[in-house]
Amino acid sequence: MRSTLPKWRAVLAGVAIAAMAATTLVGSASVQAAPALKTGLKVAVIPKNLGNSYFTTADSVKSGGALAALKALGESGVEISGTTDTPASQLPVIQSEITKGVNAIIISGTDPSALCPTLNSAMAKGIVVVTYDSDTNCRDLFIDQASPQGLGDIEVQMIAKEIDAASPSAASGQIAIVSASIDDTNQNTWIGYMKQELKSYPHLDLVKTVYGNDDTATSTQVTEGLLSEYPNLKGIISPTTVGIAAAAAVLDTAKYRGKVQLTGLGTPDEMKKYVADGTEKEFALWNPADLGYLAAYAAVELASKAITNAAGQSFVAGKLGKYTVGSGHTVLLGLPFVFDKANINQFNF
Ligand code: RAM
Repeated sequence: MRSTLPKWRAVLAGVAIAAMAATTLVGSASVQAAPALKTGLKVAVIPKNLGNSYFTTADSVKSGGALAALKALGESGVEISGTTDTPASQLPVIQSEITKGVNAIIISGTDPSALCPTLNSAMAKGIVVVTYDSDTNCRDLFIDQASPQGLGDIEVQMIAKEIDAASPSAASGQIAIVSASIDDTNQNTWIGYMKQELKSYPHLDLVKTVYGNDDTATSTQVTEGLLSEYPNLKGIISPTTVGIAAAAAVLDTAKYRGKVQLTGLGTPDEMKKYVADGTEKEFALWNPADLGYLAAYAAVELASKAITNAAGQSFVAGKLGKYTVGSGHTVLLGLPFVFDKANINQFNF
């Protein structure tokens, strides 16, 4: 897999501006010697759940994700989580990593608040907590994949274009969302921005949001349910790699292909077949491995006390270069990328 996506397509001026603002370098920091990073740190990488290829890419050594960065820095990293996209599944894992005495936890939150008593107890013990992919209300730093508003906006813009290529602003009909879990912070934030963006598309009617819980069987069932409840449905947005792959498989028949449009966030490997056969025209994502890699560097920087989580602190994340902490103790990875028939075969993740 390529380590970084090629020059991001500047689909949204707002996204580009937000990314540039968040990565503005702090001039004076660049002339000071970088403090040494500790080695031998124990770091737990906790995705929403195991078995989702998006997180395997974000986390694994092979793809160049979080565990690759930790290995390169001389730390001891482990990827561990439960099997379902729920706080009940994640909480015992967090607790057991605290008990094992990890120095840092990197976590994609399945809920903004339900994990907080446990994560707060970790921070009270001096354990660094970095969220990546999906935030919580309790952490030292959040590594955000792309501007949340940019992601909400572009998904609505893509479905409008798929429904009415000649005149997207006039796109009309019923649309629905196939999301992950009802409590996931990231999907709920993006859906909030989608609803705002939909105000610019007065003829698109968002009839329902259903939840597939980042489980393929459940995502398939809820997509089938949508299609039978709304026989005139014109489009589905699925802001989850698991949901979009399941929805694409359901729509990949003569009955639906080209009639019910599909877009959202997907991995190129899972979407290649559906883009090739016309079930889907375009969708977006960032580079998951870069997200994990950046989160690992940030966690080690914090655990080494080389940086704090204050706005303006900057650090070099290996091959990805320099990043600066922005407002809200957040670091922004970059811009989303739009995959389509013309470019999808260049990617392998
Ligand atoms: C799924 C997960 C993840 C999200 C991606 C787009 O893999 O829900 O949190 O960021 O989709």
